[in-house]
Amino acid sequence: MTLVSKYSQALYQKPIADCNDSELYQVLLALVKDKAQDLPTNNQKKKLYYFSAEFLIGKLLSNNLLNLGLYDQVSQELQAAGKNMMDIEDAEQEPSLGNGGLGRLAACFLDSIASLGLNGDGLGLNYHFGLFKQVFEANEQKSIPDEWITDSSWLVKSHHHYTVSYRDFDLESSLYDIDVLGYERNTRNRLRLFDIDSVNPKIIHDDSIDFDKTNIKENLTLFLYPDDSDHAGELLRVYQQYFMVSNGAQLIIDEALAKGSNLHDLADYAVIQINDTHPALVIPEMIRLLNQVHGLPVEEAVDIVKSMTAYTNHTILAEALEKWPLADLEAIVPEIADIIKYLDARMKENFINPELAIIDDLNRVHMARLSIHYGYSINGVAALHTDILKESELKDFYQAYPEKFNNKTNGITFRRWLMDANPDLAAYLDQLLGDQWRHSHDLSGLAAYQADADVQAKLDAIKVGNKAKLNHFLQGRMDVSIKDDSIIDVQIKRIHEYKRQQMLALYIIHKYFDIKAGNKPARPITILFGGKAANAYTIARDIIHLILCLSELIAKDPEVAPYLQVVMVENYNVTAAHYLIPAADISEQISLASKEASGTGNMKFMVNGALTVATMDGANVEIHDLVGDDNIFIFGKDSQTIVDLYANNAYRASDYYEKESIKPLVDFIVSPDLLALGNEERLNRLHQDIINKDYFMALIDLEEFIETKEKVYQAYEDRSTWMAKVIKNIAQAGYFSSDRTIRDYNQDIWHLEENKSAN
Ligand code: Z57
Repeated sequence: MTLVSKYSQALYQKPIADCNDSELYQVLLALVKDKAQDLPTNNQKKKLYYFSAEFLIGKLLSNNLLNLGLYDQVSQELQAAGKNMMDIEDAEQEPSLGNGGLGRLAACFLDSIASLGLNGDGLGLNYHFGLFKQVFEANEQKSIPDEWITDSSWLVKSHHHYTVSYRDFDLESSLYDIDVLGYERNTRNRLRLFDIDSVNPKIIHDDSIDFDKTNIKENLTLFLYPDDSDHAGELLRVYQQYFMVSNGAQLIIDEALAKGSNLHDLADYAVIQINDTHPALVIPEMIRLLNQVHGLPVEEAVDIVKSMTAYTNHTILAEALEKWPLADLEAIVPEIADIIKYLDARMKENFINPELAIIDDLNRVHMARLSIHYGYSINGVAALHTDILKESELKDFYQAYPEKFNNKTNGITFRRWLMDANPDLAAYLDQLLGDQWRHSHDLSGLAAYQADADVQAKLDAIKVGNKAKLNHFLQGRMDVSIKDDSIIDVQIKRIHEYKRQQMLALYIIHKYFDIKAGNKPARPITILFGGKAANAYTIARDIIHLILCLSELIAKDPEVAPYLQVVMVENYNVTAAHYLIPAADISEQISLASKEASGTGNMKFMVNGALTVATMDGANVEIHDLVGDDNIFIFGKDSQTIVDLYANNAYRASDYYEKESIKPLVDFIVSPDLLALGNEERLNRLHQDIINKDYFMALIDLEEFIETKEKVYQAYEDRSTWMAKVIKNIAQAGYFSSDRTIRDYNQDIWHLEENKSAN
């Protein structure tokens, strides 16, 4: 009997051909879980613990099959029985454990850590409703719970339980594991997610994401990033963060003890990476456990923790740099508050600069500052970002601790974002280059084919095929069709003013006017957006509203619709990205320079053969370095200019708004045409915000953006030159493999030993 039919017989007593797709999903889930259980976990002495509030892992079935080396065998068996993997995968729910780049990075890292044979687990929380599910109603975003946990999830409940003590009560935790399989490795790691059994999904008010924020025993692990715009929400976040790190720290100590540590040597057994500041409370918690539970002197506990904890900064946006009121910590975890006061006082013996204070004069605890003083490494996530940290945002820290600062430019896993998402391109690369690239991720050999007409034509045909798959996906998800022969132009990422979706919306208005005036594009253009706005972020929700109104206006206009289509993909997630990215011709990376720490979508588009329209921000700068001026479309003010404008408070939106080329575009937001489709309050608010504030300077680059976009669409019409650029981009993308990033982390920060016996 074949592999799959053995499982279909065992589970359903019938052959593959007689099972429906959801039964086959169960069959494959059981098969993969069994195969994974057969693999030993990595067990080298020193282990990495990657703490993160988010792990945006996406669907796992095909990725796990791929990493187990079973993908081809299984798809052939299914095909022979008249079934196909794509349909079966539809039955899998995507876990909703992340929001954006930070969480997807954590997932790529886990894949690379396992694939390189390193011993490292992810530690986080098991949010029952994840971030939220986005639905559109009346051209607005509505948020509803995303119920991703079903009987057929990848979670496996373990026997581990810990007690987490708050001032007023204790909580007992449960631990769920998801296996993390490396690519063609015979060992595995784990993603370990803490939870409580008393969590109660029924406390949600009907069809919304509202609930009693004070009911910690029932709400603790319902949502990622519960709304913290009020005090109860802020407290809930602290409850969550402490729960994550207290469980994690107890687990780390248990695992080290089991391997023979005497805790004085804990740093030989464990290294902690703090992903942004959400897990920063692990520092005082680990000190507490070593000192108050295990009896080490407090000085020694501090030194141990300092020697085993490293912090990654992912943003310079003030709103995302967490500062908790000391009073909150005193109310929730008084012992931790005491340790933080002690750490603050200790640090103040050496430094009088108030910019370095952990506890500032408003009695707020700066989590990033805590992490830098009491860790041994701080890294940024792209060269430019790390430079900005050193030279402006964290200048005083860089002066105090130059040796702690280092850069680790982000990466993406080619297993998911090339092999899994774009199997036709992957197979063609095998044909051209041989299949070594599947391990090395070195695609540079492709550059030799830049001018080869056959290669250009084949890559073009693969893109057309991917557009058809995207079309099919969109029909299923939201009942819209796109034109397979159109230019596919994509901006997918969290909705945020600094990412400037509003600037692309203003371009769309320009293009709408232009087409109305009789200037028809050479071929149809499809502009796709995807992304969620935080529920409490009003302007971001207004931007979604504008995009949805424009989409409707254009679709209903027979003069424009044949040439221009705007689609905002509902509930953008990893699954949607699998379809959008391989189909894209144009990658929109248009953040206000200095504000996007790195970006990782930019890298996914590059390796899938889209050309990038970009500001010189984040990792766009490194893409530009790799491909050169001729193979990327750069526009806009550079980061130094922007940093100076902020420093001098010198940007005035009105100076730009008054321009003849800009005013009509902005004013169209409140035109009768759009007001007829939209909500007056939202459109007015956005209009006023852009005119009077425009904090992230959408208008400063708008004229240059419009010129650049026109250039890009023209360039597309020279098919051979365009395809040569595409080839150059794919050939240079190897640098952005997260395997490279993880090797860098390991060499400079973690110092883990590779499991050589296991590949
Ligand atoms: C998040 O997705 C990122 C940073 C944050 O501080 C938070 Br909270 C969430 C993103 C950055 O915005 C991206 O530029 C970066 O590529 C990504 O983290 C991974 O480093």
